[in-house]
Amino acid sequence: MGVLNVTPDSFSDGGRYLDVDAAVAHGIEMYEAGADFVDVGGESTRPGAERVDATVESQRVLPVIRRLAAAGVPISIDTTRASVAKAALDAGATMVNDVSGGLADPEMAGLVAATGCPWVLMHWRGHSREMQQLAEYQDVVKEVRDELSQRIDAALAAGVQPGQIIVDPGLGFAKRPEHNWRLSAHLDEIVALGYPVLVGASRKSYLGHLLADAGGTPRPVSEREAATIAASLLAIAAGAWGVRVHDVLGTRDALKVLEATWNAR
Ligand code: PMM
Repeated sequence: MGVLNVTPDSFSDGGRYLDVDAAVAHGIEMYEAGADFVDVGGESTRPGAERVDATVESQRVLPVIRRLAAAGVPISIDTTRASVAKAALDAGATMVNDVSGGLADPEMAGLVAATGCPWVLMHWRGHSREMQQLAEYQDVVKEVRDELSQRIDAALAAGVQPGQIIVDPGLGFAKRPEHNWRLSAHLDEIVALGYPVLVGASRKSYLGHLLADAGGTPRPVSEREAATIAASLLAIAAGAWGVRVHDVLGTRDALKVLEATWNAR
């Protein structure tokens, strides 16, 4: 899944794709590089980010989705709002990527049940403004798995079919670096939930901290690609169904190495 943030303030690509032509060109480029989905988002989920209203969010994403859909690009809509998801699906998106796992908007489950589209339920504890205070765990793997299970149960109770559900441990969302590493190390326990697992490690700050220089300054976002590819490859090797990344071509190359190795077993 290739990341396309149509926002001024996302931590990695913020401001680069606010222009519709630039966003569409980048979406097509990621599709041609091998993305199975281009994930279009209009609200930054960067820690500390303030919310934008639904009208602004829709105005950012809809023109891009319409043009990408017309070009035959499979699209997921990265939103926590049912109204934005509905408009995006009407405009040609075919999957909902909800970083709140249905918690932010009580209407989302009903919309997904009615449309029958795939729905990514990500582990989430609160909006970006407050999420770093919510990063408290006794056993992060167990708590993330249990909280995802509750989201799955709520989705099924609302009439969503099991085959529509994809889960995501939500790296970086109400998680400190040690929590992200434990989740990465025990991804098999999330896979054991029995649903396809999506993992988004791409360029996140825990990788920047890992690669900090001798003075402790984190590695800049633009120089975290090799670490991202390693994290994505490890996730797939641990049983993930998909990875959400900024550099589709590099990730595809790495996955081809994995595939060729597996095929030669
Ligand atoms: N991360 C971000 C945004 N959306 N969606 C899913 N399913 N999983 C993620 O890990 C995820 C996401 C934040 O990263 P960005 O600002 O680079 O988009």
